[in-house]
Amino acid sequence: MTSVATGADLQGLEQELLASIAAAGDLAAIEQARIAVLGKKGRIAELMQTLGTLPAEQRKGFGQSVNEIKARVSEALEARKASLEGDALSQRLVNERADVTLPVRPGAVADGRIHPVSQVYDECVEIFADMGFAVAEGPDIETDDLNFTKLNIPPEHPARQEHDTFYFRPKEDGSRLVLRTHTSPVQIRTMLAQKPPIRIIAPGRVYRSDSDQTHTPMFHQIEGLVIDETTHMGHLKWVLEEFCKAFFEVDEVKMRFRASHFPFTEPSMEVDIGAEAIGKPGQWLEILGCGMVHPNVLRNCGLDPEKYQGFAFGMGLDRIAMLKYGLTDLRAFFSGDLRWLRHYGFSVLDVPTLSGGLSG
Ligand code: 2NL
Repeated sequence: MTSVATGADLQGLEQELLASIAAAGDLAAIEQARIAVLGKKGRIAELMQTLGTLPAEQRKGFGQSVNEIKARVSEALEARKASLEGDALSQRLVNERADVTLPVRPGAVADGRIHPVSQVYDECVEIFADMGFAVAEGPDIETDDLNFTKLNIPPEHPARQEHDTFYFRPKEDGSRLVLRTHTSPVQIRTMLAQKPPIRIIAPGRVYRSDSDQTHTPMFHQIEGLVIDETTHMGHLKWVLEEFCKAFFEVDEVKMRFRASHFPFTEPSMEVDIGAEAIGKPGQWLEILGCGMVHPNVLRNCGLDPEKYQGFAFGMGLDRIAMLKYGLTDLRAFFSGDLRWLRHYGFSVLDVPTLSGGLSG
C-alpha cells in the first residue's frame, strides 16, 4: 500500500535523510546511506513511484519537490563523503608517519655486500669524475678492427694470437668478432664519435685466454684518455699522482715512471708506486701502464696528430683492489663464495665519496 506524501511529509523525509547522512561514521556507512536514499529501491525512487497516483494538477509540483530534495540530499552525501575521506587521509598520515632521520633498520639491505671490484670501480669513478672525466662504456663483444687494428696493433703482434684472445667464428667477409681484450675500443669509439677536447675513463670487463693463480679469463680494467691541442706528459703525471693519493687515501705517494712499450702509445711507460702507500715500505709495486697516444692511433680515428695530442693509461681493477684491500687470491674474486663476500665485501650503504671518505 502506497500512501501519497504531503508537503509536510516531504520536509520531514528530507530532515530524516539528511540526519542519516550526518550520522554515517565512515565510508562504508556513507555508501549504505547512499544506496538507502538514492539507490534503485531507495527512498527517492519509492517517492517517485507514487507520482502516478496523484491527481494530474499535483504531479508537476510534487515531482519538482522530490527532485529538489534529491539534489540537496545528493549534495549532502558528497560533502559528507569528502569530509570522511579527508578524515581517513589525515588518520593515515598520522599512523603512517615515518621518521626519515632514523638509521636504516638491519635487514636485507644491511645483509648485502658490495664486491671489492665494484667498490674499487666506484672509487675510481668518483676520483676521476672529480677531476672532470666522463665515464664511457662500450660492448664486451668488439670487432677485430676496434680492438686491435685502430690501436696500431699489427697483425703479427702476439696479443692477436688465437692463443691469447677469445675469437668468434669468422664471418663470410673474413672479419672476426672478439671478446675485448682491453677497454681501449671504448676510447677508439669515443674519438671516432666526437671531437676533442676528450676526457674520459673507460672501466669494464675484459677477456683474455689466460688462467692461473694470478690470471682469470675475465677481469676488469679501467683506462683513461685525454685529448686536446696542448695536452702533455706533465698533465699525465699530475692526473696519475692525484689518482694514486686519492685512491690509496694518503697525503704523499712516491711514483716511478719506467720506459716501456705499447703499440698504441709513444713514448710508453709503466708506473710503480712506493709500497709505503699500502704499509710496505722499501718496495715498489707496478700499478699501471701509460703513455702519449701514438700518432697512428689519432690518424686512425680521424684526428690530425699535428693539431691534437693526448695521453692514455690503463690499469687492472682487480689488481689495485688486491693491493688496496690486502687480498691474495684472485680466483676467490669470481668463485661466488658467500663467506668470502661477507668477509671482504663492502656495506651497501657506504657509497664511496671524496667528501665522506672512499672506503668508509
Ligand atoms: C696496461 C697498459 C695501457 C693504454 C692502455 C690506450 C688507449 C687508446 C690509445 C692509447 Cl684509445 N692508449 N690505452 C695506453 C697505455 C697503457 O694499458 O698495462 N694496462 C693494464
